[in-house]
Amino acid sequence: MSKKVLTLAILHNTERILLGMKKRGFGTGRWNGFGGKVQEGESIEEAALREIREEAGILLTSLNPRGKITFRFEGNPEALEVHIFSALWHGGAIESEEMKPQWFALHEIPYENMWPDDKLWLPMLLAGKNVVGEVFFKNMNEILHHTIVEL
Ligand code: 6OG
Repeated sequence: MSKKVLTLAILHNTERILLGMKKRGFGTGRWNGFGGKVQEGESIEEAALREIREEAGILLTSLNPRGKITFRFEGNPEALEVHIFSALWHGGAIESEEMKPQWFALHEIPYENMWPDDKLWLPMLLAGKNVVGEVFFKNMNEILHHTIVEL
């Protein structure tokens, strides 16, 4: 079974979280953290930093590694291994061709317009826990089963 390695970074502070509305590609129309595919020759953290710069115009120099979630879709042999990072952020963000950034209060996270797995692990992450797990999707909107635990 093949796999694709991706990054996903959650920028937040004690009051708010910065999400991006995905304007094109995988997950279009959903709010998400910033991230994408790891390219040849870069480390996973380098890829995460590059994606934050490209998608939100934010220049960071380091990130907190927060775990890993592997996504599978029924009928698709390629797993998505998504490495989760976080960083404390208070500043602005710049809209890119891929993402329209927006701040949300931590008690107003728009889970209904996010990937359905997010409500399973994002509260844990924001509570300071690292996460590891697997999510098996039937389709883009429906999860068949999952295991997500504190790392
Ligand atoms: P590009 O392929 O557009 O990056 N991603 C997911 N994020 C969540 N919350 N749930 C999922 O469940 C996801 N699958 C992929 C990883 C895709 C971006 O979307 C994330 C990347 O940050 C299936 O370059």
